[in-house]
This record gives sequence, structure tokens and C-alpha cells, in this order.
Amino acid sequence: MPERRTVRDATLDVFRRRGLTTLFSNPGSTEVPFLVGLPDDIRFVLALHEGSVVGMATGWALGRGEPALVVLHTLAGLGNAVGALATARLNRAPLVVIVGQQDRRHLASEPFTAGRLAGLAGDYPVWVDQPVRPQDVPGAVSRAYHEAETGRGPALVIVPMDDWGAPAADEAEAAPARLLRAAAADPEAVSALAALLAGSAKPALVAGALADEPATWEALVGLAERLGAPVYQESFGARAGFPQDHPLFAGHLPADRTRLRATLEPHDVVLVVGGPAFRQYPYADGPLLPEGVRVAVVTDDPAEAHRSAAELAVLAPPGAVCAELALLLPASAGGGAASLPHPAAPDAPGPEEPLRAAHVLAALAERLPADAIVVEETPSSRPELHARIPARRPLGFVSAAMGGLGFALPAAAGLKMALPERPVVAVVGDGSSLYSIQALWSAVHYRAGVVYVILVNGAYTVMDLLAAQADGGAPWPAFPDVDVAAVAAGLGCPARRLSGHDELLRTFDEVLPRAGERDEPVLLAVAVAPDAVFTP
Ligand SMILES: Cc1ncc(C[n+]2csc(CCOP(=O)(O)OP(=O)(O)O)c2C)c(N)n1
Ligand SMILES: [Mg+2]
Repeated sequence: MPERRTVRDATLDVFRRRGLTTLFSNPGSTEVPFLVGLPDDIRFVLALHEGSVVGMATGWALGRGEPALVVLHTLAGLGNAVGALATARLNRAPLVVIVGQQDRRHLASEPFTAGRLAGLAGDYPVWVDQPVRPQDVPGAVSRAYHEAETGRGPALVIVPMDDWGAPAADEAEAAPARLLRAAAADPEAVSALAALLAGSAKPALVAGALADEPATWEALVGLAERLGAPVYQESFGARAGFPQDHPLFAGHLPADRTRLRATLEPHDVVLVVGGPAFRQYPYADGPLLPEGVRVAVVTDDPAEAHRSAAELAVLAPPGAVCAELALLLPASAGGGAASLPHPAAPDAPGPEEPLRAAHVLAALAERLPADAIVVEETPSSRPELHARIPARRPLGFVSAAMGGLGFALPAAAGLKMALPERPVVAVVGDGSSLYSIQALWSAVHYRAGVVYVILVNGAYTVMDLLAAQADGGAPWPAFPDVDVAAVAAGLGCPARRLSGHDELLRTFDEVLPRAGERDEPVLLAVAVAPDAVFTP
């Protein structure tokens, strides 16, 4: 008699049908019944902390533009992953997350490792399900796939460990085999925006993270050229939505109201594409906008539309809307080229002088291949990175959307695994590198040839600068004794310490031109002096 098909068999088939055949995990006892004897067509990817598990899966999902599969251990595993799950949501990375749970048959008595899991990640997951019967697990996973894609974030299915061996149901799953999302631009929405732009003498465009998609880049370039309008990038965004080497690129918007007003002052209409109006960081008094500036937003994220300070928000696919707008609007001479000042390369340091982040970023900018993916997590040097390193291709810039450190190392590994031909360079502060340092082991083991450039200033420099701005002494110490290269080596990752300018240039010349072909990560720990100013 053939063996009865189990919930596990049926769930594995769901994974196969949905292309969820790479599984990012850190295993525990509650996942053993699912994981032992995993079939060969499902690739298991181990990370040594759940923050890295989810960070790698996030990079993988962003790189492929499809949901990634994650299996987390019960309470402690999910708990460790919460920050990374929040980042996945904010970075709009679709994840199907299976969370292990103790055995249903004694859950009521709270056995060792049982957890109150459903609320643990707060409202950051786009969907959380605890199937009422084991037989509902495969359908819940199918639905999680759609929920993750539509909601663009992690969808969690909590599965007690005894469910996997239970007999599967015969009935079909309650989830569509194929789901198509309408992507056309609504003519009414397009004409409302067109009317606003047609009456503008000095329009400006702002690209947000949701514009980071090849067709939207193309459409936004077309619209900007049609209008002759400068294009700004939203401040502190997770992605770039416009080619930053284009003559109409006008730089990143400032992150405080005072300077935002000054920047937008010359314009009468501002159209934000794929972003909110407006993302801010330090609070400043006064109105958000200069008087008389009319703002419209087009985004396909409802929350972003709902919280925007705009006269008109259009909830629609931004690329399709921009393409239609470019057809509808008359060509205009506009303001012509944006006058974006490009910082000159800094003078080489003198023989006794330390390198500064500017030297490293300028040297990178000169050597990065155009299709490089730059993963940024270098808090005090972020403004300088933006000024010096333009994103030139879609996915050319990736950063944690709300600044949660510990994202860059694993996400870069996941991105490189997803897009092995693209050069992936992570520029990371020394403090930031330590939150998910164990991701280096996974990068080595799974042949993710990321170039990790660590800016070693021996401190949480941005925190020190913020403390100084607050006129207070910082109670946290510096950590000049931390040897990131030694930690990397301890995790099996090739690492070099660099401190001289010639040595830096030589190493970059050696490593960067062929960064796309690497299948081994390398960590370059570059000693730099702490920057003295931070004006985001
Ligand atoms: C998970 C997490 N913990 C703490 C912080 C607060 N934080 C923001 S920047 C920073 C220091 C970063 O130091 P480093 O990476 O060395 O960059 P530097 O400021 O030196 O450029 C800290 C602790 C955070 N953003 N995320
Ligand atoms: Mg630092």
C-alpha cells in the first residue's frame, strides 16, 4: 500500500509550484520533523543568526523580485528575527516565513520551546496565520506566497511540529494557482496629474524607492526629459528610482524641513513618484513646504499615499502612470540640466595623515562597474556616499529602509546569490558590520562573492556627532581595539586591512573591475579617520 501523503509532502509541492526551492534557515528542534530528509531539489541555506537568515532572504527576494522562503525556529528564532522582518517589510521584500512551534498535543501546557508567536513581530508581517488544522498548512503557505507578494513583506505561517507528519487533505488548496495584478494606468488618474503638471512653469520630480524597477526608471527618464524637469531622490530612501548620472538628476532631497523648503522653493509643482511626500529624518520647525508649491504623489503603496502631505495622491503603478504622462504632456524646455555640484576628488592624504571616508568613496566611485549593486550601511558617511557614488542601474543602491543596522552584510550576500553576474559591493561602518557579522560565514559557504568595504573608524561616529550636536558627552565608549578583519578571518572570510592611500587604490584596482565574477567574498577593512560633520 502506498504511504499516505503527509502535510509535509503537500507543503513541499507548494514550495515547488511557487518556485520556493531555496530555503533560508537557522534550525531548531521544532523544525526537525520538517527538515530531516529534505529532498535534494530544495536547497537549504544556513545562516548563523536569524537576523542574517532574514537579511539574506531579503537580499534574495529583492534580487529576484519574487518571494523568498524562510524557516525560523519557534520563540527564540522568531524573536531574533523581528528587526530583520521589520526591515524586510519596510524594504518591501516578499518573504514566506514558516515559523516552527511546539507539538499541538501539549501546547496548552507550554512545553519547553513553546512560544506565543502570533504577535511577536507586531504588525510588521503582512499576514500571520496559525492554521486551525494540520491539513490547512499547505493552503496557508500558498496564500502566504500571494500575501507576501501583494503586501510586499513577510507573511508568516506558524506550524506546530507534529503537523508535518499528519495526513494531507485531498481537497484543493484555497488559493489561486496564478494571481495577476493589474498594472495599467487609470486614464482618470493620469489626466488629473497631467492637469496639474500642464499648468506648471517650474516642475520638479522626486523619485522614491518604489520607482526602482527597470520600466519605471525608463518611464521616469522619459517624463523628466519631456518636462525638462530636475529629478531629486527622496531622502533616506532604501533604493534609487532614477539614474543618478543623468543630466537631470538634481541630488538627494535634504532630510529636514528647513532645507527641504529651500530646495523646493524654485518649483511650483512637485510630483513624487514611488515615494512619500516627504520622508524626513531630524525634526525641524516650520511648514514642510514653501508656500505655493503644489505636490502630487503617485505610488502603489497605499500607506505611502495615505500619509503623504499632497494635494493629490494617486494610488497606481508609478511606471505606467509616468509613461502615460510623458505621452500626454507637451514637450517643454523646462529648466534643462540640473545644476548638481559634483564633489571633486579629495587630495591624497599626506604621508602621516589617515585616510578619510571621502578617499575611499571617491576611489570606489572611479572604479565601480556601472551595473554594481551598492549596499549601504555606513551611517556617518551616507551623505558623502550619495554625493560621490551615483546609482546608475536599477537596484544600483540598496539600504535598510528605516536604518536598522545588521542588514547590509546578509542582504548583500543574498543579492549576490540571486544575481551572481552583478558586482555587489557593501559599504559598511565598522560598528554596523558587527550586528550580523556571522553572515560572512554564509557568504563564504554559499559562494556569494560580495566585496565588503568596511570603514573602520573605531567608533559609532554618527552617534558621537549626534551627541556633540546635543551638547552632551556620549556615555558609550569607542572601540578602536575591535579587529573586524580578524573576526572575518575567524568566520572563514578572506580579509585585508588597508590604511594607506596607494594600498587602497591598488587593492581596489585589483578587486573591483572583476567584482561581478567573484564567487568568494572578500572583506576590506579600511582604517579611516572619523568624519567631523553629519548633515543628512
Ligand atoms: C539595530 C540598530 N541598533 C542601533 C542603531 C543606532 N545606530 C545608528 S548608527 C549607529 C552607529 C553606527 O556606527 P558605524 O557603523 O561604525 O558607523 P559610523 O557612524 O562610524 O559611520 C548606531 C548604533 C541602529 N540604527 N540599528
Ligand atoms: Mg564606525
